[in-house]
Amino acid sequence: MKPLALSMVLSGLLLASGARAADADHVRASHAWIRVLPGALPAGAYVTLENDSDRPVALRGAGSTVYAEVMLHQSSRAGGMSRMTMVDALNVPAHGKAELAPAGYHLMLMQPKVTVKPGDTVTLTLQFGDGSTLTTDFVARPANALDAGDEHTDHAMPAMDHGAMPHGH
Ligand SMILES: [Cu+2]
Repeated sequence: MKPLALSMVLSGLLLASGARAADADHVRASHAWIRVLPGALPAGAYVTLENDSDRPVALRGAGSTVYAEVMLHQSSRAGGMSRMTMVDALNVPAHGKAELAPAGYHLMLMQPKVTVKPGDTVTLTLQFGDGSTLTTDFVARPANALDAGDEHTDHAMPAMDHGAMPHGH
């Protein structure tokens, strides 16, 4: 956690809402990564969220000092076409988890103010429906990455047609 950056974000939220924002200490984030695409294409951000509390929480979006616009999206496939829709919130059940992953939910990062390269770290402030926030470091990975690359998992997908998906997430 970067106290300076967080306090800046919090003061922004305070100004915007008049409500008091708090750290979401009941939510844990892991496997946080970003798939960066060449040029000005938007990047997809993925993370696993675990909710330790007795009540559900809803991810509403995220803020970033690097990307001017962040939106919560869901990818789906229909008739061989990949499409994305904007969603208001992603529910994380009580004592459960939710995954943002390629071909599913993602945070879409648009309009970078600096060039983000694989290996860079980008801090996003995840925003929840109860007003709490969670500042998380996301590692930037190349366009052909399928996961955070921080574990040897058995769910590695076979080489799918990701290369044919123009928006890459
Ligand atoms: Cu998207």
